[in-house]
Amino acid sequence: MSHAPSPDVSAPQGASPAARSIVALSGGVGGARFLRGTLSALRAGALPGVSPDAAVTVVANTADDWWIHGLKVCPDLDTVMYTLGGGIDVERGWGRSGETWAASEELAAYGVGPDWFGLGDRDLATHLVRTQMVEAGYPLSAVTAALCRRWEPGVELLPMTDDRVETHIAIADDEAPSGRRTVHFQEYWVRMRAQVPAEAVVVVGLDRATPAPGVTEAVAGADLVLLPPSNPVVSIGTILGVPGLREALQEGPAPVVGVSPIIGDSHVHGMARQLLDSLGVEVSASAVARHYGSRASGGILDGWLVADTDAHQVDAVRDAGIACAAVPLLMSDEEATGRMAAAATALVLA
Ligand code: FO1
Repeated sequence: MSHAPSPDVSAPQGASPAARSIVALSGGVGGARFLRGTLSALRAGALPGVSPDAAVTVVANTADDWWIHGLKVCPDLDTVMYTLGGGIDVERGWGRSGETWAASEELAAYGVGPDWFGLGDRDLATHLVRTQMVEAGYPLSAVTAALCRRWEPGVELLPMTDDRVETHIAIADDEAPSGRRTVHFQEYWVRMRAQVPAEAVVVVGLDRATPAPGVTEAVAGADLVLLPPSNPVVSIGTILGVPGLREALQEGPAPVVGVSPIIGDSHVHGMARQLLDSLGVEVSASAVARHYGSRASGGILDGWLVADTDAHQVDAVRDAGIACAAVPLLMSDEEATGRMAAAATALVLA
């Protein structure tokens, strides 16, 4: 006996059913800040086409990870976990609130560096727990789930891969026979403040990495995929570089909408300009959209938000086969960020 399909009670008759599962790719500070505003707007029912009880999975970049003092530090996973779990130092955008630096001061007193990477006492506990679990054989995804049992970020937080992947930056060095040397991304960013040109970005281990458990399944089951204004080279770029992930997005059912990390001719914070330069990609909102590519042209984008001050670039993005709108993109507070997220979902869902 055939059963008439039950009416979709969640969406008003005639409207397309509201999105109930969202996947967001994320780097560190910018991505986490965007997610915080997105989640508060989502729960307030302020995201067009998105159900207020939608489930959110965050796939975080792990190529910034590095081993220091024998501890595994995962900056992007921790920044998302602390930001959404309420433990972040809002001013800095990374690390723990109410932080103290006694252990760092003691290390400096022993002359044990690097003295330029701030490891707070509270943050150290996270790295100690993670390192113990990793050295006991737990995969990074299981470690992250365990840490999130304390922080309850309100999303499922997944590393992009459980495999070890590290971003290294090649810089000029006229003492080196090759004229170049590589530094770990953290040194390039934290110690050098990206003040020297990046001659190449080398993501060690990326080509052999596999998506972490749950990542491709989340993409396959998603109703919407969000690309926050994270770094298109060393955050979103590295996540898309995990073999199988780009294909999962291209073949997946969910529209993919992103937010430009570039306003005018530079990033809002971080070092996207230097890294786009190293790839020879023009530093503009429309060039980054073309860099990700439209789904129709074998890329991943269905929609792209540019800043209101870049409204003159909307046509160029649309000509590339990507829906586009120009809206204010400064994440000055949670409400402003929530409005950005609403503009993004309206672009591809409404
Ligand atoms: N960023 C800094 O600018 N200075 C630091 O001393 C620093 C320490 C740090 C420690 C733990 C952690 O999880 C992140 C930390 N960050 C620091 C941020 C980090 O370098 C960047 O947020 C990401 O790697 C890029 O998204």
